[in-house]
Amino acid sequence: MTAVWRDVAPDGGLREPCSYELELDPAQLRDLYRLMALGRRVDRQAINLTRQGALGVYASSLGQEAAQVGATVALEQDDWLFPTYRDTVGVFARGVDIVEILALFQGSWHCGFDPLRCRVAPLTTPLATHAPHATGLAMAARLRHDPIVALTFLGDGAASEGDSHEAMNMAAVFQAPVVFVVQNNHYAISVPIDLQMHASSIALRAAGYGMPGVLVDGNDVLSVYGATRAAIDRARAGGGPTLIEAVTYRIEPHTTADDDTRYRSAVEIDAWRARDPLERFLALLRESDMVDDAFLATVDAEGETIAARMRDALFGAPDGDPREMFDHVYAAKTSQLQAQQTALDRELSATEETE
Ligand SMILES: Cc1ncc(C[n+]2csc(CCOP(=O)(O)OP(=O)(O)O)c2C)c(N)n1
Ligand SMILES: [Mg+2]
Repeated sequence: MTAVWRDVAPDGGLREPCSYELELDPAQLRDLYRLMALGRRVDRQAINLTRQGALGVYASSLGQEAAQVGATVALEQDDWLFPTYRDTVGVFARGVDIVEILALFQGSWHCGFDPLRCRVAPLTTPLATHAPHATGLAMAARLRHDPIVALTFLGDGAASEGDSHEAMNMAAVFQAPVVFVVQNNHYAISVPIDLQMHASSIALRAAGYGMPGVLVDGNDVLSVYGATRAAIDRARAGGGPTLIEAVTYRIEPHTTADDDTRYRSAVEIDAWRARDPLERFLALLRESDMVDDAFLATVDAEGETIAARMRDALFGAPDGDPREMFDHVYAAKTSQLQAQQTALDRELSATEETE
């Protein structure tokens, strides 16, 4: 099986595409498919549960499964993942319990899972604030001679934030073992990529930081896996950070609260549906006789079991107390927070009285 990507030359141009043979056995290839297919099922279930009121909002990974799964499975057990709100499927593929991941979308102040145990930082909603955290963790690992690597996902929009620049520059200066995977899904909510950057590729920025840069088809799981694996191996061997741009597309609206008909056409979405990463990988596995109907039925059944567990757990979850949201912002509450909490208390008591 082959991975294909384009490297950024040190002087800033893109090299011709290169092919790399992957050392993945049939069981590993099937597992890649399984994780993508299960990821798609849990993603659909999360959308359904949001419509039914069990989640407050949800940011879908549909169409981005190859980018998220391909990158995540390239990590070793002790490595760290720094995800965004978009990366539910990536975090799921890392092995974190899906119900725990969804705490963010239930509106909990708690991230839902134990970051230290899972080696996954909380899914962050403030854009790119987790990128300097990934660089910092990687710098610390280097100082301690701890052979771990940090991988951080960023969106194309997040890559335009100052925090991304600071994280990448620091990582290059200190040769920190961190891999930046930018999922260029063409939109930052309603803002298309050409309205937020003038260059032809995000990967090209790597030359400016003095780190390797890679442009990869983000809908090709093998290429994403191969490019990420190479970057992780280099980082672990002391070769410093890499910037990977995985070009993909967000098929669903930005979140369940977004109306994407206001800023993009059905024709555009359909063109990307035709490049569906899951169907494409399945076609490749079928061609090489690596999967059969029995295997696909097992994956479907596993997906249904997980989806049922999500439904039971989320509908069975106790309602959160909205008063708690003020409790964990600062060690000592500011006067503004105190005033807001008092106002909310008054409002809630009034509602309770009328019920
Ligand atoms: C610092 C910051 N500014 C603005 C926002 C509001 N916001 C939420 S998502 C988003 C778009 C992000 O786009 P991108 O990074 O491409 O990620 P995608 O949603 O496409 O995965 C914006 C502007 C935010 N969450 N954080
Ligand atoms: Mg985006």
